[in-house]
Amino acid sequence: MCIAGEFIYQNFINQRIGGEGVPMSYVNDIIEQVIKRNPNEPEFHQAIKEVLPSIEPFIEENREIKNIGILERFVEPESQIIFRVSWVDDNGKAQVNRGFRVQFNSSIGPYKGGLRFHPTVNIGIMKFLAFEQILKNSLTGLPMGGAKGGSDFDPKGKSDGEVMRFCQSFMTELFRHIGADTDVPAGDIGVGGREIGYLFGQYKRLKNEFTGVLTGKGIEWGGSLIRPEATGYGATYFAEEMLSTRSESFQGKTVCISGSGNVAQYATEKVTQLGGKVVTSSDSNGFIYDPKGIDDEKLKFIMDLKNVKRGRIKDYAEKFGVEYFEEKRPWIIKCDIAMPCATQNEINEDEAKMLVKNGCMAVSEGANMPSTPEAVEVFLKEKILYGPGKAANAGGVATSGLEMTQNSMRLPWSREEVDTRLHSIMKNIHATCVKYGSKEDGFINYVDGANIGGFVKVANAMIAQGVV
Ligand code: NDP
Ligand code: 2IT
Repeated sequence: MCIAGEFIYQNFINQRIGGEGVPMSYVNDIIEQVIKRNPNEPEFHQAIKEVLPSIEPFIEENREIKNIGILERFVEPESQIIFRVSWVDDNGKAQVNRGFRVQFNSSIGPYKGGLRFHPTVNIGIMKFLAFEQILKNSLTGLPMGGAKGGSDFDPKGKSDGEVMRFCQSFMTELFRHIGADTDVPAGDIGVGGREIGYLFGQYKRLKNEFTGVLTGKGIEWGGSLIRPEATGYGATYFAEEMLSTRSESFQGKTVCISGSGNVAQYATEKVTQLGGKVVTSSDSNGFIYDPKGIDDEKLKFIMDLKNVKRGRIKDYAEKFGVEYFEEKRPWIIKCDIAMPCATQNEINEDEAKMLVKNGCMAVSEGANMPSTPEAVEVFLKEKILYGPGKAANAGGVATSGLEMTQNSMRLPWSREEVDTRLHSIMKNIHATCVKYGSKEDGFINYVDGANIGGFVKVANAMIAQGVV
């Protein structure tokens, strides 16, 4: 039953390079089982359907992998926790939300992944995000398993006191399932520095322990410099690497960015530093188009608007006298590079075609699964540079990994040290994608590259650890 990892890897690569057709049946069976066993979870099905065909040759080539059920186990979370979160609002009324933690795969390290607070959160969304996280974390080269959690709680319009009481109630159940060596949550949509603070405070109170149980902590109490910037910076570094394969750079390029939260803000900052011009910013109500570019001053306004006042992006249009497109997404604006940094399925087929038609040469995904399968098909068919989220946005969790390292050492690193490590991790992830995703004609399929590059290590660890 024990198969040497290198042997499997070599066969696998031979097959990829040979490019021979392989029977689809086993993978199709697994996809069908996933759909049957997890009904009404379209985002989870979408993620599975995107990943499994990429890794199929690895599976087909190695019968024993089938015998030990690698794929069956790979698509089934190790544990799914769903719990009630009761809290009292400012009017003294009891409110009830649902809390989740999906601990998907721990073969290469403790579970790791963010928490999302958004009204659309459900178990299917949690599973898709946790599944993607397994491969993303593997790509970082750091020892982290895959997980995701969150709640259908909507922080919009809530007071700080309400957010605090919600977080305390959420952690009062979650604390028994996590730990610095078990499962280390962090932020995602709707969970930033404020929420991590309240969650950490409650964990510490319940456990009487000050440990690195969460990442994204404040800098005075165990956080890492550059963690807030890391996802946006990382997605920009990844785009820079992709551009360099075609002797291009950000210098003088027009860039469309969606979202105006954590990832979008720091992607805007880094793109501008590298000589690009970011012309859009958005939220769930619409987007602004600033043809002169969102410079550092204007970005400061967005940061204050979103992080402090918690207002709407429409205010930017009023403040700077630019156009606002209600209920629209930025992809109708002509650009050289697109960076979706808001949410899943925010670029559809028509929008992908529009981007390509307008001359877009690269898409680097700051968000998780922001392009629909049809949109991805357009990007691959047109052979533009397309960096899927699990590779392009891995800088966030990678820097969370660096925060864990600093917590274990009880020694903080400087800004430069963390940024240098982040930059080098993003370059390594790009190199991994090139290694596993290069085709005979020289085209780099980053979807295959990221899926295969992430999977090989996890599969080898699962083989080594037996059927558990
Ligand atoms: P934030 O909560 O800071 O910002 C989210 C932004 O996206 C807001 O502008 C929000 O608008 C917009 N948005 C959210 N949901 C929707 C929606 N359904 N339709 C349109 N716009 C929407 O989250 P982050 O910046 O942290 O996360 C953005 C993306 O990046 C997510 O996909 C996340 O999973 C991914 N990601 C985040 C990482 C991190 O470290 N934070 C790491 C890797 C990936 P509004 O204010 O109106 O809700
Ligand atoms: O999707 C993601 O990678 C994140 N939200 C960050 C996870 C983390 O543990 O830092």
